[in-house]
Amino acid sequence: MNFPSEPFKIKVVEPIRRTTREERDRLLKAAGYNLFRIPAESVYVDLLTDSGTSAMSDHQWAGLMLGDESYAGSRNYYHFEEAVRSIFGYTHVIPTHQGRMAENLLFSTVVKPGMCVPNNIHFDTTRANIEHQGAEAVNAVVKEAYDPHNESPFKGNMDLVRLEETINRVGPDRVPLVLLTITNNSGGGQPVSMANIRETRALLTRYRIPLFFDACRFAENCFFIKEREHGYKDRSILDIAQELFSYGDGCTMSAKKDGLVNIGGFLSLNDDRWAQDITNMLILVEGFPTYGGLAGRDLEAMARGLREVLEEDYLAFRVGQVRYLGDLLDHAGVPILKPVGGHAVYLNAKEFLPHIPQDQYPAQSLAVALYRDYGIRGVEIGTVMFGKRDAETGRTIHPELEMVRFAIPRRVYTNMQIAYVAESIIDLHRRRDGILGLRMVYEAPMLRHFTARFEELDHAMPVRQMVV
Ligand code: P70
Repeated sequence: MNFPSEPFKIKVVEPIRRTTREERDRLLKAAGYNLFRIPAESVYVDLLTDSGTSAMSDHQWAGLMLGDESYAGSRNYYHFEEAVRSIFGYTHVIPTHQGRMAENLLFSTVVKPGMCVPNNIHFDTTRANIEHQGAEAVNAVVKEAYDPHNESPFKGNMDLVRLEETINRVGPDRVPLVLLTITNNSGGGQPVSMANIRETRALLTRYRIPLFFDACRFAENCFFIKEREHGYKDRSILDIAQELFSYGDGCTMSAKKDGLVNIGGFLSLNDDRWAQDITNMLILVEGFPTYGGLAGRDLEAMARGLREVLEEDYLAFRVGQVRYLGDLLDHAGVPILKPVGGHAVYLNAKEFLPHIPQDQYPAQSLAVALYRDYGIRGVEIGTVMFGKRDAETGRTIHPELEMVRFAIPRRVYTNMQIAYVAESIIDLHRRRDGILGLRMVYEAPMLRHFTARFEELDHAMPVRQMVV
């Protein structure tokens, strides 16, 4: 096994606090068993998300001091524009404060009611932003993505047959664009191959439909291409990224992931007309086009982060650390989604807790137990996040995968802390029979996982018939 050690040393430390089980139990009750509602200071290892939680380098921190806070034409915007153009290659570079604003601007401009936007698998904010326009968000990922045991190297790939069927079902005129999420977050952080991107491009060219990337974790995707795809072993990550983006017409980006910053995002695209409409909307809701809801210093940090994320030592460590956690769990017989993805390890809650039926939220129950017993915070990616109510029966339609995700912030935790996480999960797995299910007592109409509240069931409820 090859787990590269940290290619950095630590210059500044941030203390973290241990809490007692009693304290965490109290906090959980007060939070309605929703881990988004737990104060971060009461979390020991926080793997809720890899978004906005990265540690910046000394070079990025130094860049903050060089922030030019002019309203228009800040030099940092030009540095940022140059960094984005050199990697992504699209004409227009539109900064936003984070990824979902890029999504909102794009979809509110080009998606109309009754339209349809396919993706390998939409992430929650992407789906919500499309549905908010009265359009349909369709997942067309390859079937293997739904099999946690299938170890195919590119489980984020688009299923071209399903994609073409979708286009023909709704009619190409009603598909304003197709997205590819790299890596595919909701499917386990799995990469998309260059071959699949090329084929998707070719198919869409026939229908004259633009291809966009949801590029949050593009560098990790490119690293997998280098590791796994024939012909890319000797190519640099920059070179691979440039080829990859050349097959698209634009991208949305949450730079809180592979931009290595705590806040920031952008939209980049070639179409002049779309860019003009988006820019007008940007001025209305986000800010002038040379800052887009950010400070000049944020743009500088992003420009520097986008270059650093392409370094191979960094990426080998990054992807290696995630794999290290996955392999420790896998070797101890804990059911995880395989192969291990680029930014996170996903526990397969259906197998971890076979005694909890899906309408008692097994993945949420597992995330709650792990926080209560060990102070570790993961996030549910299952029925709470993606379950839908059937309009006629009112029953929940469950997603195929029921997972707890442990997303690893970039350059933040040592391998020792990762080993602690693995030991804790392995320990809980031995005691899994004692974990109880949950009942949802409040849900918001949209993106309910952020604010939902639950009650703990005091005994396992009989399994009701489930709609799958
Ligand atoms: C995550 C966060 C954000 C995201 C994404 C993809 C593929 C767009 C966005 C939106 C969200 C999250 C989830 C659970 C807990 C905390 C945060 N993903 N596309 O962790 O970007 O957040 O900048 O608006 O993954 O996966 P933004």
